[in-house]
Amino acid sequence: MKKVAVIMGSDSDLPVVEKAINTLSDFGVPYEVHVFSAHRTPLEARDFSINARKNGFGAIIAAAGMAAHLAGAIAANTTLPVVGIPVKSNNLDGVDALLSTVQMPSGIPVATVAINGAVNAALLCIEILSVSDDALAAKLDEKRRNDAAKVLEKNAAIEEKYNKQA
Ligand code: RP5
Repeated sequence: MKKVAVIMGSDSDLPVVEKAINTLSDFGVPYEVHVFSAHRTPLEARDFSINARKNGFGAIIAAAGMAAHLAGAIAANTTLPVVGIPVKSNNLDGVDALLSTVQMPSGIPVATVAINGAVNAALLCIEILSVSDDALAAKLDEKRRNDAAKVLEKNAAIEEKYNKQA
């Protein structure tokens, strides 16, 4: 199976990024985790991206806060799918990172998830890998069924509590 690269701009992003790592782990998807910054370590970020396909990666998650150009900088150097996680920081509630990540000019796509949307970033990468992996697709189906069952259970409890007056 291809690996997923999980890259964050700073180790201060780890509390958010950990949710993506845990999700990949739950699905048994192989991954590597790195701290590469588009502005502090641009050469390392570039080298990793240029070599990612030949090093066995199938998708890349890039998480960054503030002027979050990491995902775009990585996408500039690979044609692998790049999923950007805008990380919330103190001053602008993550809207700065959201806009920096989502507003990529035409030709260099970054699939951007919600602010701090690390679980969805991992799920999107798993869905990408599942296109050529039936076992992974089956695990995704199973998770959807389990998630739906939990919601139906909560719905039953709410209906039981509030819909008895008639
Ligand atoms: C970005 O700047 C990082 O992704 C992080 O979200 C933010 C702040 O980094 P630190 O100053 O905490 O290292 O590059």
